[in-house]
Amino acid sequence: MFRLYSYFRSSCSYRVRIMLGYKGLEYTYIPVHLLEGGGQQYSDDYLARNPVGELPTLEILDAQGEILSTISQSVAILEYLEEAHPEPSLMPSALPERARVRQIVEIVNSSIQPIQNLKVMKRLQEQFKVERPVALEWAKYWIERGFQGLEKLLQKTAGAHAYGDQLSLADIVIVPQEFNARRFGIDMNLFPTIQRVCHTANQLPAFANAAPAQQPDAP
Ligand SMILES: N[C@@H](CCC(=O)N[C@@H](CS)C(=O)NCC(=O)O)C(=O)O
Repeated sequence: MFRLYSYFRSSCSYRVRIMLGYKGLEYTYIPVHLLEGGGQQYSDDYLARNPVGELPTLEILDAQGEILSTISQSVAILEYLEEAHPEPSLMPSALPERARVRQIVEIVNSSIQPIQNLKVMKRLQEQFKVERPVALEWAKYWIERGFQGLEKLLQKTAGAHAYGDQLSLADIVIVPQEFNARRFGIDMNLFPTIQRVCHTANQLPAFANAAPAQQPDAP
């Protein structure tokens, strides 16, 4: 049993929602509003679970509902779920291929998402008095720049999915980032391979059910 602290529009929570759905794992959804009251991720209650003040957090529960473990950092959660529930597999078996999937995951996780995160945007506006449209332009720029490299890479690695013909963790992180890209007004026709693999993955129920609009806290 799992409890997931999530926000409908959080791309890192979206990754974990897809993963839980794809593995057929049931979970209780606990909404944490990233904006209300300055952000519920900074409440004492939430910080006790995740001292970094970010979503998502996953609690693993025993049959009595007692917490066995609390994990944050979405990629650590994805890796845990892949190891604990290896079927259906979301990683290739050969070591160099596994590393290539992780390479794609890290492009999104380390080189794109952190620079367009809410706290960066807020800091730009509140501390450095950057106007909101400029802050939005900042996010758009970094996603586009990251996607330029990712598109070139996927042109080499993609088959039906981001890495060959097997669905992998790569697709699980790219789809939520593509959702963010569209939200920031990026023309996804500039990135045909990314667009195609996202379109393919989004046909799967686990991806469709994890979409922001389907979440209980979506307006
Ligand atoms: N590396 C972290 C990043 C987590 C993260 O940035 N979460 C965002 C939502 S996608 C967040 O909680 N932002 C809150 C804030 O910026 O104040 C992960 O993968 O879990």
